[in-house]
This record gives sequence, structure tokens and C-alpha cells, in this order.
Amino acid sequence: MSCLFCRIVGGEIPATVVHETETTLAFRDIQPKAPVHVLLIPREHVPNAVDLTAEQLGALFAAAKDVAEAEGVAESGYRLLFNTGPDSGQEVFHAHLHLLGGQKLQAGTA
Ligand code: DGP
Repeated sequence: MSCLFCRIVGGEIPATVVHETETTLAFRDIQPKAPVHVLLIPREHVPNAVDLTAEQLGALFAAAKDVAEAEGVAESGYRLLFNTGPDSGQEVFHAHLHLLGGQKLQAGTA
């Protein structure tokens, strides 16, 4: 299994998991760009955000809402972001939703 995030799902690579459901996993980004930086992924391998089904997208956003509440940023606000393709800076080709918060975020950047 070569996909990094599939290996996290499979427990081969450790991650700090903050939330999980039958279909999604949420864990802390190893290179956080904000005090709260969580990645939310479908357990199933899907290379890009645009390849996600409506059901998978809905599950990721529902999980993001739960994570934001648990992380204490639901009221102060946070950013949800998908990088899609090389020009966006996407490095891991297993769709993942970034949840960033815990500070005032700069407009237009991660
Ligand atoms: P992106 O650039 O959108 O593909 O974001 C990939 C993110 O994944 C990046 O912010 C760093 C994070 N990341 C890379 N490798 C690992 C890892 O092994 N563990 C964790 N927790 N995060 C990782």
C-alpha cells in the first residue's frame, strides 16, 4: 500500500487521531499551519476532492463540524480547504479536507 493516508487509515503509520467514524478519519497535520490544523479524510482511497461522492463530502463536512466543536473553534471560526492538483500545492493524493483555526487566519492563504 503506497498511499500515505491509506497507511494511516490502516494503522501502519501513526497519527494523532482526533475523530473517527465508520467512513472518515480526522488527525492532526504533521506540519501545522495554525494552532488547530486537522486533516479529514475518507477511509476509502479517493485521489482528489473532486472525485468524492456527495455522500463522502457530506460525511467529511459533518465530521469537520464535530472536530471544530471539539477543538473549541466553532465559535471563533475556522477555514475548510481542499487543495486539488499540483498548482494548489497538493502533496498527498488521497483527498483531505484541511481544518485550520485557533488564530486569526490571513485571507487567501492556508
Ligand atoms: P496538501 O498539501 O493539501 O496535500 O496537504 C498534505 C498535508 O499532509 C500537509 O499539510 C502535511 C500533511 N502530512 C504529510 N505527511 C503527513 C504524515 O505522515 N502525517 C500527518 N499527520 N500529516 C502529514
